[in-house]
Amino acid sequence: MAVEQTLAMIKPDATARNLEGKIISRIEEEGFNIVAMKKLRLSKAAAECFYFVHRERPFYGDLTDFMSSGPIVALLLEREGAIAKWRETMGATNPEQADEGTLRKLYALDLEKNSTHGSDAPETAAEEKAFFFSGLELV
Ligand code: 3AN
Repeated sequence: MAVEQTLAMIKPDATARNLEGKIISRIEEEGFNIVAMKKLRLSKAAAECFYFVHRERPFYGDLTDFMSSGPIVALLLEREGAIAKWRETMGATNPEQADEGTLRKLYALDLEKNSTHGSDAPETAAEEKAFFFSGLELV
């Protein structure tokens, strides 16, 4: 399996409950190398830009309100098969459907406030990496 990178976020519902440490510990336990990491608050416009692909969806306004409601942590993660492995570690988008032990099963509040984000394909991983990090920030 090839070494890949994926963009992860710890969402505002999780930073508000001081879950950053637990989620970052899990990232390390699952064998990811953290290539870059920063905590910031997205503006509404930045959240709309990040989720542009969902602009026609009925939840776009609520989702971008939520994602700009408090701080997030953005992380660039690297390991073999990183994209699939991080999505497996997060669990299903809807926490009611997430497997036991996944981050969303453990921590998500609902379908929107689901604690973590992960890229869904190599192309989106590259776009999301460029959205958050410059070359100087990759270690
Ligand atoms: P995932 O984050 O699992 O890849 P996406 O890309 O389908 O899921 O959705 C992006 C984000 O939009 C989700 N993480 C969730 O916060 C929110 N979302 C997705 N579907 C819904 C929905 N039906 N109602 C409200 N929010 C949703």
